Amino acid sequence: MNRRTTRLRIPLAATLALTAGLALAGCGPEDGGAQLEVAGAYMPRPVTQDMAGAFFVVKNTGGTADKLTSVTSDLSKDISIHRTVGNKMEQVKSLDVPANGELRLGRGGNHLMFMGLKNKPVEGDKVTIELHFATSDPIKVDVPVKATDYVPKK
Ligand SMILES: [Cu+2]
Repeated sequence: MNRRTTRLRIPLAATLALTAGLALAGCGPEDGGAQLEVAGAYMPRPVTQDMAGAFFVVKNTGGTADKLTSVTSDLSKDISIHRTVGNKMEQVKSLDVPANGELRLGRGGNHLMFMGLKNKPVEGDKVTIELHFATSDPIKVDVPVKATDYVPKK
């Protein structure tokens, strides 16, 4: 595992080319850790300032599972992670992001719940949130605010 030392001897251009090649081939990091990317985020325009929800997909192209453990945002100090069981929702400490898979949040399923909003976002706004994981670095996401009844196209 002398990669760092080896890298220093390779000219910068060669390093960049190598990195690009790896990305195209879809290879994960050398340590086989989780490789996370967030897609399809949206927040339905909240009807009141009391509460908002948000949805997105966390894709993991790495060979190791991770967990979404918490979410922070300027919009609210009280953001919790919920899942839906039957027609009831319940708060959970974390949601699994499977290896080579995805964690899906969506209407009627897993979701984020924001309580006591500092302001009431309107359609077209972007709400910045930061996702925290058990092992991966946090990911910042600009979540677009959509119509209250918005449903993403499949
Ligand atoms: Cu909920």
